[in-house]
Amino acid sequence: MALGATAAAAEKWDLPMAYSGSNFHSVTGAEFAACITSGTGGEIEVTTHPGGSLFKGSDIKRAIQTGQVPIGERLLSGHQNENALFGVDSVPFLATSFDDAGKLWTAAKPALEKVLSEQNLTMLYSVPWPPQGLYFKDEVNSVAEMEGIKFRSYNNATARLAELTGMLPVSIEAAEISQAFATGVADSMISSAATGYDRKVWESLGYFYAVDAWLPRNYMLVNSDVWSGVSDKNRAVITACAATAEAAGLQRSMDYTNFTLDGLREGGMSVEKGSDQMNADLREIGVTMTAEWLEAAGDEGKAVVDAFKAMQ
Ligand code: PCA
Repeated sequence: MALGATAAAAEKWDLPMAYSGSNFHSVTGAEFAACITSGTGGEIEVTTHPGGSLFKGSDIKRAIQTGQVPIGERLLSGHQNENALFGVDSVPFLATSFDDAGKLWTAAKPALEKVLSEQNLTMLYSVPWPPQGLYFKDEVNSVAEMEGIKFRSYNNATARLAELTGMLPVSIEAAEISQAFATGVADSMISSAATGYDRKVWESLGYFYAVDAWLPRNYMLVNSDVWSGVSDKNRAVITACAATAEAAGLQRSMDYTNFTLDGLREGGMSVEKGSDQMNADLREIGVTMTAEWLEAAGDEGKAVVDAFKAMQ
């Protein structure tokens, strides 16, 4: 009888992730998976699939929504065309520090949860990437000098930034960027020091400008039908694992910031704040993009930004 009960209860969850296994989000996700497997006594056994090996980043959200997989991790700002609120974490210069990114997250969470629940998704935890800076092959000191450069984008905001700076956006998943830079498909991007470090971009690119434009987030999402089928006991286990993962992921992101900036330097890159001219130019583009986002996100978006500003 005991044997039968065990066999009936065991459920296997595949958990796709877009970023390399060594990336700190993936490490956090692997711990989260192990926490669920052990906490549920093996009743739910979670296996992570990093590096886009099961679904690439852009397909993960739909795979969870449609039940192809029960759970997965995704950068929601890649889906801003579905709902502007998904891009709240990628509005240039709105929240540029871990502290402010945390406040923005607190302000946006209820609205995001509502949109996600309409899409049959339940959010378990969210972790920010380190601040986003600009990578270039050659030295750049102003937006005018960016004209015509091929720019790797990873979400709507990065593609728009390319347009506004006169660069040529090409959408490429993080898992593919080392090759894209090596073959000249792109010569620049905006991303964290962490991603440049993970992908060893110093093999192709020479300059990192730490302009701290925003801190986008990854979100661990579960299919809501699957979630409502989980027992109360196991749901409590998963919720506790998620809280642990959210705290551990944030700590890793903060620790990784300076560690990977040093790593880029050790790889031979120039790592600077960027010229006053370039920073002023970018701020101007930020004003345009903030206005565009507020327009797209309507009253709900404005309410989130107002709530965030009230916390500052
Ligand atoms: N790395 C991810 C998203 C943000 C970041 O820092 C990427 O470049 O795809």
